[in-house]
Amino acid sequence: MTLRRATVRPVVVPLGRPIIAAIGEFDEWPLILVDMEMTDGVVGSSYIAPYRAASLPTVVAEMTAVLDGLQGRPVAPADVFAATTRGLNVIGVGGVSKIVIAAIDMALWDALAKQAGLPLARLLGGTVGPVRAYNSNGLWRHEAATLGAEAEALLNEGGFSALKLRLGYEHLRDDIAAIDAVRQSIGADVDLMVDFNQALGLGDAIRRCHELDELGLYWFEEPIAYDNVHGYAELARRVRTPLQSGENYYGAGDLMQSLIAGGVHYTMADLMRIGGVTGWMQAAAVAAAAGIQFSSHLYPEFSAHLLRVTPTAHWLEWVDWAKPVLANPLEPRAGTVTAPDEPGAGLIWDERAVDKYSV
Ligand code: SMN
Ligand code: MG
Repeated sequence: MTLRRATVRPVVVPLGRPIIAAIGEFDEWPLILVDMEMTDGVVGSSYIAPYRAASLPTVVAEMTAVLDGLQGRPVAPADVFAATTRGLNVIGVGGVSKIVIAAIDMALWDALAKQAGLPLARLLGGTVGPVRAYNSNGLWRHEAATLGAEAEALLNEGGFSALKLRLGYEHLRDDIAAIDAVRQSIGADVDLMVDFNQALGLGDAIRRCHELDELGLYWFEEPIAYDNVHGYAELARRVRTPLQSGENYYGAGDLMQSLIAGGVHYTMADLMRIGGVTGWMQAAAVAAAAGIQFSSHLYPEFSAHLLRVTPTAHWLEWVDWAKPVLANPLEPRAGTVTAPDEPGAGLIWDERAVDKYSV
């Protein structure tokens, strides 16, 4: 069985709650849907979400070019991961290259699991079952007055007992007001993660995280630039709340560097940046060897399988942003998400919606 043809379709879907974060504001969410049809008729599917609608043509063009070079290749994700990484090394293997490799890798793993007649979690040696999730569908940087009601709604959208709040407002007092508004609404027992989206410089982060350290927050996510590994190590020596980082790591090597520097207590992987299923497995092995708990970033459909075979599995980040184009969206229950017990990763496109949102 080899690759017969591939389609790459960009869409832009509406977001239920627009994203307002330190990394940008997004009303809509661009997705690139990948389908790889094999000679036995099996189709492997994946999507990536490259944040910027304006970048869609660039990513689609590169992805199409790489896929053209894979015609006739067997369904062997590890081989293809190695070959595409080698092939793109000449222009650099982070950024666009890595997200192209990731999308292809995920579609190939989906095809392999379908050919084996197994859900992805089982193909990888695990079982299908619930993974613990926090609701990340909201709590963007709004007026504090709106956050309490939104937090309550988010808890009720799947029986959650953990939420993530975005911080990094201009002033410390605004971060505190946002935390207070959410806490008053959800009570003391709900786990509250906070995410600064790299908003702060190291000195400001030391000051601000120190001020927020006594508020019982679950983790401080990306207070400073993700690649300031020595800054994280410095911050880690000065705060008690665990530091979380990883969504911007372009592969297991980035995680390794952060761990060597001693700057992260928790990590997470974004399937688009870490390098798909193959990249996730490499990073999960590094985290396991270091004893670092490992969460997912976005991509709940594939992550719900992968966290079942991740030795230090921690939290799934629940977002429903691909729902507009999915015929069988996941439904969180009792604060958990369970992948479908069917061959593959379980993505099925709603073709009418794909047409509607195609760009
Ligand atoms: C995030 C993800 C996607 C868009 C904006 C912000 C955030 C997260 O860093 O961790 O969910
Ligand atoms: Mg984040």
